[in-house]
Amino acid sequence: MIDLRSDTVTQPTIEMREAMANAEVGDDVFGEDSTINKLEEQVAHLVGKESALFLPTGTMANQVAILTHTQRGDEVILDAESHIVYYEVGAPAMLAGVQLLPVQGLLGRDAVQKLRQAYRPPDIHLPTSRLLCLENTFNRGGGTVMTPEEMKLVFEQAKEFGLSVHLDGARIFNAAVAARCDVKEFTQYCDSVMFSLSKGLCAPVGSMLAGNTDFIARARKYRKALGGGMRQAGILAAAGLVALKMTERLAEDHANAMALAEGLAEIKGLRVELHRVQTNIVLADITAIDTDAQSFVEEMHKRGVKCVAFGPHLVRFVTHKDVSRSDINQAIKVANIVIGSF
Ligand code: TLP
Repeated sequence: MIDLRSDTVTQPTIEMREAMANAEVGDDVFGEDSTINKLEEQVAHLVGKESALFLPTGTMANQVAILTHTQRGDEVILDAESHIVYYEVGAPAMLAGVQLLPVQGLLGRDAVQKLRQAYRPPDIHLPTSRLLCLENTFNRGGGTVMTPEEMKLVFEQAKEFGLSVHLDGARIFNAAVAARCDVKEFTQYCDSVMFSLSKGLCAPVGSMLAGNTDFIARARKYRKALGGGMRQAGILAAAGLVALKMTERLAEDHANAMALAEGLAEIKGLRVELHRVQTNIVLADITAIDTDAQSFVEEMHKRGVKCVAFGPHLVRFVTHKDVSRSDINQAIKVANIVIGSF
């Protein structure tokens, strides 16, 4: 089976399994897990923040960030297609009691303009605009990269409005590899950043949240409140330390994604916006075919390729360590056969 559903499906490497087996551990709630402490220190340094926190998932990291930045009733400005709006189960309302202001196209070209329109000036009737959440790379955008220059402009505008800025950087290393720059080029333009160890970096579990010392101290309490105080979790952090050394390999996933995109774009009936294929995600629009995305996905699956429906007529493919170039060629062949069958 060729699994292109997500980069979350990767198997941990042998080096990770060995590191996990040999990890030195302690009770992390007492701050005594030396492997977690090492991971948190390395990550803080890597992303240019004072402090970092290890969490089980990206969703928990985003929610802890929102809890830490906001008060109940505050408003959070973010793209209408962002992961926090779309895939986090309504958690900001459930947990932090905040109101989301989903803005169509916020993560596009006119980010600053859109932010200006969304911001609420102080007024007794209005919710308080408190937090801007960015997402880089932008998952539902097709893995697109917001450049450091674009982030700088929107960050500066947010600061003028007195907003905090959280970056959902689940795939921020994909952005850095695609832009051929240090990850700090991006993370300098946010107050807090979350990134995943468990996506293209192949760790079995784990996400990191980084920010200043006070922010992370408060975030640590929210993590505990959500049940994320994990005791001897150095066994997981050990894989995370190996994952941090795997950022450069993401270039291979990007090249495979482009090869897949080009192959799919040649199939009559499939539309792929090649300029949006900037990292490891490929979105294919099947509107021209007489079927829906779910049926297309099922037919692909029957023939050995897994992908996901991303909208009524939109299909997502994600490349990662466990798919090779020959798998990509096979996936293109299968898509050709499936399209021919409708
Ligand atoms: N994304 C998953 C699904 O939830 C859609 C995927 O397969 O792409 N931020 C972004 C931008 C993400 O893409 C994801 C996961 C998360 C946050 C949440 O991370 P986890 O799955 O660790 O909670």
